[in-house]
Amino acid sequence: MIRTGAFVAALLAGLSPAWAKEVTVTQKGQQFNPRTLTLKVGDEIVFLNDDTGTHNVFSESPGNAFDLKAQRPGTRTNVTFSSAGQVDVRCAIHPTMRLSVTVE
Ligand SMILES: [Cu+2]
Repeated sequence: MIRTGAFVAALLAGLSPAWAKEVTVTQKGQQFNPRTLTLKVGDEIVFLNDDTGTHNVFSESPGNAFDLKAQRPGTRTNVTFSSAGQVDVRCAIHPTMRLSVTVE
């Protein structure tokens, strides 16, 4: 109960709980790397645009929808996955870019 309360408080404060995992996914050569990933609820992905052009990473999956908008080369952006489920991540600029995230 205390742990749950701390978790909610951390989420409300926009902070990562101490036990949350942070995984880097790069965008290079117009591909995500890795392309599949399994996380726990509360974990974060750091999306790093390691490419020469702009990407626009987004997901419309229920519970984990987000849109990073135009992300310039060299930029990193964190996304927290707060609901269990399957998350399909795409790039609005390059339709062939696909990342599949399982949140447990
Ligand atoms: Cu892209």
